[in-house]
Amino acid sequence: MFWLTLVTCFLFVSWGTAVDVNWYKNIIVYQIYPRSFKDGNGDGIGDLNGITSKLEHVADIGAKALWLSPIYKSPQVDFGYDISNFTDVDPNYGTLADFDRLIAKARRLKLKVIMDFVPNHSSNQHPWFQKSIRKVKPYDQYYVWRDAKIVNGKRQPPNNWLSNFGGSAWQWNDVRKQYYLHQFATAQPDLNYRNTALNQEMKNVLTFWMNRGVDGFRIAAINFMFEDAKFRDERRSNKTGIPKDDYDSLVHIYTKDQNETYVTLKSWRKLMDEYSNRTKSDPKLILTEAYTTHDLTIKYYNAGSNVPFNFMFINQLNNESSAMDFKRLIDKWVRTVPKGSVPNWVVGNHDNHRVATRFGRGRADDVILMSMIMPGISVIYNGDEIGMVDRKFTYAETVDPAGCSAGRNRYHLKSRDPARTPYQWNNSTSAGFSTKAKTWLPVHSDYKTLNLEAQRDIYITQYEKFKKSMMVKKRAVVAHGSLNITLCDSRILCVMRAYGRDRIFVLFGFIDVPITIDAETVLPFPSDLVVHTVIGDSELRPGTFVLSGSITIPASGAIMFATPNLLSSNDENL
Ligand SMILES: *[C@@H]1O[C@H](CO)[C@@H](O)[C@H](O)[C@H]1NC(C)=O
Ligand SMILES: *[C@@H]1O[C@H](CO)[C@@H](O)[C@H](O)[C@H]1NC(C)=O
Ligand SMILES: *[C@@H]1O[C@H](CO)[C@@H](O)[C@H](O)[C@H]1NC(C)=O
Ligand SMILES: *[C@@H]1O[C@H](CO)[C@@H](O)[C@H](O)[C@H]1NC(C)=O
Ligand SMILES: *[C@@H]1O[C@H](CO)[C@@H](O)[C@H](O)[C@H]1NC(C)=O
Ligand SMILES: *[C@@H]1O[C@H](CO)[C@@H](O)[C@H](O)[C@H]1NC(C)=O
Ligand SMILES: *[C@@H]1O[C@H](CO)[C@@H](O)[C@H](O)[C@H]1NC(C)=O
Ligand SMILES: *[C@@H]1O[C@H](CO)[C@@H](O)[C@H](O)[C@H]1NC(C)=O
Ligand SMILES: CC(=O)N[C@H]1CO[C@H](CO)[C@@H](O)[C@@H]1O
Repeated sequence: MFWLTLVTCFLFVSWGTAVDVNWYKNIIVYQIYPRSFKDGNGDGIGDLNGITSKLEHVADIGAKALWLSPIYKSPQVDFGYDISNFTDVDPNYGTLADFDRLIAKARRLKLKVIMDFVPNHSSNQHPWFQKSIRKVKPYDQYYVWRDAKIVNGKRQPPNNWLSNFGGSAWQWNDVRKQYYLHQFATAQPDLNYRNTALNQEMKNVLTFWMNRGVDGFRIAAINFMFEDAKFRDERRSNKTGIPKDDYDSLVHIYTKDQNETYVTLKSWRKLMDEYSNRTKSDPKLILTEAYTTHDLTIKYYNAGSNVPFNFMFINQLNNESSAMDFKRLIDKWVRTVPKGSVPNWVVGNHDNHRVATRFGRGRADDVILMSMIMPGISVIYNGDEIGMVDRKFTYAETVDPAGCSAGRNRYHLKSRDPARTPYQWNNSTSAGFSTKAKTWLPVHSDYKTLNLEAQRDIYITQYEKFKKSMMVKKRAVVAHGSLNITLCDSRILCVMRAYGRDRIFVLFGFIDVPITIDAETVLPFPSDLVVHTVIGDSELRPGTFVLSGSITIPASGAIMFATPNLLSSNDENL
């Protein structure tokens, strides 16, 4: 009895104080798009209480952290990316007390919570902007204001910069008699990071959320934070077939990727490190979003980002890429990550077509599997685990400002609505997302068959395969093992991970018909590997040895072999 007490006591003490500095190095981060995850109050819009009620699902998919897209107070012109109060929750999503309950439940489930942080602008409804218009100090300098250029007696914007949503990036304000900069919607004036008071203000925002228990931040479009201090015109790109005022018609050398961005990020890293040191808590995670070059992305590691998003699966690879394309890009990423940092693999997000739409269903599962067996962090967008696909929208149904402002003929190229439809929980009203039949975006019509409930406990479903590959992600062989990527032939990518006696060996087929190969020529011998997971139609059953003879890789599919100790307990039921 005495000893038992002692042991319990010791465990308690070490739990309370141990800081895990490596907690994020080999995990799944699960992105939740709050408007579309789960509606807790029946108004057709997802909310915090809805998310809290479904946190068990986040734990079930094996994620260590959930990242919430913005829940800040916002007029919702850009669905939460236009913030009118950085330290409050939007009534659509609930209250700060609801947020606290979400954090408390996440703690119980040992989940970390990451907030979106949207630094490039505020809403024009924000009190700071309202005061800035009236030149109230210190707010007068919180935004980027410039005088008009007068050409032939007519008022013109200060330079040729364009908004991401099309048209000039400058908007005239008749009260202040100046233009303000908005790299996104007119209702989203850019914040001025060259102003010290504004800088401190944003640090206070980070501290506010850390005090509420947040474990890190995903910093949105960080490379838009600064613009050229001299406000020089950008030159025209040579792309053809693009309207003159479309964002893509300029080369963005003065409005993106400015050096000061990295300096500001470093100051945030320092703030967060001081915070976790002082409170003896696990280090805070910083994830940064920048659609930019490889080198400028890698540079964010040195400025303090743990996860400079690697978008290769989104913007460099697609369903027509070859095995060699995958090998080249993956090798390059792994090779260029600085020592002590880890790679990351973004499978999908709320700004792009769903992975199952970009790659087709089979190959999407290959991509998810790849993200799991690679070292580092796998970033999964809600719904990818069950294979949700884009829904087609008419122009009239479109609500995303990026789509609406592109107009009737081009909205489908820009709108992000197709990837943002409600999560498909089951086959009842609104896919179990809401009790209301009319939801803020329509539910995809395939929900009757494609939903989480229908995929539970049937081992051939996307979800069960996802869970099996997730279990491998948690193993030491994936966290610490060596990595060897080869082309077994021009159509087959072979990935080997090895750690001690543990082995994972995956054959990915890059052709839309089955490929039959001789086991002895591809499997590493002597082999003690068994079939672990199969993507695509196959006779192969998990747990079987394949030592010789032929192996057939399903069309656009994959076979993962592993040492038998890596089979999850689930396999015993098969
Ligand atoms: C933001 O909201 C909080 C909580 O409701 C409030 O205390 C604070 O004054 C607001 N901040 C601004 C700048 O309006
Ligand atoms: C467009 O510019 C790029 C480099 O900026 C160049 O490689 C390419 O050849 C140009 N294309 C055309 C059609 O001029
Ligand atoms: C930005 O920094 C890089 C090196 O870090 C330097 O080569 C470049 O000239 C700098 N650019 C500007 C505009 O200062
Ligand atoms: C936090 O603590 C670590 C380990 O003690 C130390 O290396 C680091 O310099 C500290 N960082 C800050 C910003 O205080
Ligand atoms: C790839 O996807 C595109 C667009 O979805 C489709 O048109 C094309 O046929 C697909 N190609 C292959 C090889 O699956
Ligand atoms: C469908 O899912 C919702 C949310 O999880 C739940 O409230 C509802 O009871 C489910 N319906 C059925 C028929 O299982
Ligand atoms: C709805 O889902 C349940 C559980 O997955 C299933 O038993 C039932 O047959 C489904 N109903 C319809 C109409 O598809
Ligand atoms: C990677 O695997 C290939 C094929 O099995 C082998 O020839 C090569 O030596 C391996 N490379 C390393 C670094 O282990
Ligand atoms: C850095 C930043 O806040 N970027 C955001 C700028 O605005 C657009 C549109 O609202 C968002 O999509 C970016 O994430």
